[in-house]
Amino acid sequence: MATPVKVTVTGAAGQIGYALLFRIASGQLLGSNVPVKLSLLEIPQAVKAAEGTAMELDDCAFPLLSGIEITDDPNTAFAGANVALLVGAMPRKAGMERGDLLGANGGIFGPQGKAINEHAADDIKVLVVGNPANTNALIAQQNAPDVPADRFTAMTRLDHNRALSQLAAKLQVPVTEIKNMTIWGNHSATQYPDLYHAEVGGKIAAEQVESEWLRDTFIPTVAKRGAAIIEARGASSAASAANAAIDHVYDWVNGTDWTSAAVVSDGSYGVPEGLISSFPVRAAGGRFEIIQGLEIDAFSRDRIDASVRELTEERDAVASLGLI
Ligand code: NAX
Repeated sequence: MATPVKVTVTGAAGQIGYALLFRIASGQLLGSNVPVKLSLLEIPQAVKAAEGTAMELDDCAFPLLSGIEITDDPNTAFAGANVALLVGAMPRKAGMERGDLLGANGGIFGPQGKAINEHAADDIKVLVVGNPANTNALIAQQNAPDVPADRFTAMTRLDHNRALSQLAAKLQVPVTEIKNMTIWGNHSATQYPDLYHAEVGGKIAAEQVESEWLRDTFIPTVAKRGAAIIEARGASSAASAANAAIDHVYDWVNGTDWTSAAVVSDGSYGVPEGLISSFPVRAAGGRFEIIQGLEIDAFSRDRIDASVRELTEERDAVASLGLI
């Protein structure tokens, strides 16, 4: 059997972790012929719950799962890691200001970035899911100066998948007929799901829907879907978030022509260099590359700028807290 790939999952005892781990162990993250070794990182109070999940993983007798390690020490969890899914984060509590939230998460993602820098494998790929995902990814990346910056990404694939599903329902087409969907900016309510480059049946999607629907229904429905799920389910998205994390890493490793991912900006499309912002990307040879040369109309420009402005403010806030 090939050498197993070490996949580290933080927040492993949480609800996304519960939906994610079984899919990784079954081969859906990396491919059905790639053995994996799981490392579960939790805070001390949740290690026992992670042990329970590990017992269930054992009980699945997954042929590709070569071992499970459970720890509350980031240095152990990231030692030799090839893929890291940073899911555990500090949730916003009632009355918490944005600065408090960013500061609390800096206390998690700074040390995790350092541990990745010192202990991860040379080919480490990092996906940050825990919110605020883009800025948490920036904190981890800035604390890992020896790791190439493009190995740090944040997840907007759930937003991308939500956009596909909303558009497919509107036009009554299978999701497979939609090409070139893009989420721009921050994984937050300011994100911009773009129908001016998406195509359905070879024609631009924005030309096949009413502009009022695009502006007043589609964009807010995609951007606020997380809140709608909480309202309906009494808990935040978990299985769909896990599914999106699987899609993100699978495509990163195995290649894709077009998807959305938050990656370190090289200045493309006027997004300041260094911000971790969502772009249209392709993947080849284990690397994401921002798709270049798209024309951006005035409506899209305003939306992208608003979301990027929010990311810039978040970056300035964590910089002033000394987190990056
Ligand atoms: P849960 O509260 O169920 O689980 C989080 C887990 O993380 C807990 O078990 C907790 O003990 C653990 N944890 C906290 N601090 C940790 C640390 N320092 N090291 C290791 N583990 C730690 O949350 P869940 O529903 O699983 O969501 C996890 C994160 O994903 C949240 O931040 C959430 O906001 C975010 N999401 C991001 C999405 C995205 O599209 N980027 C969508 C879904 C989700 O809302």
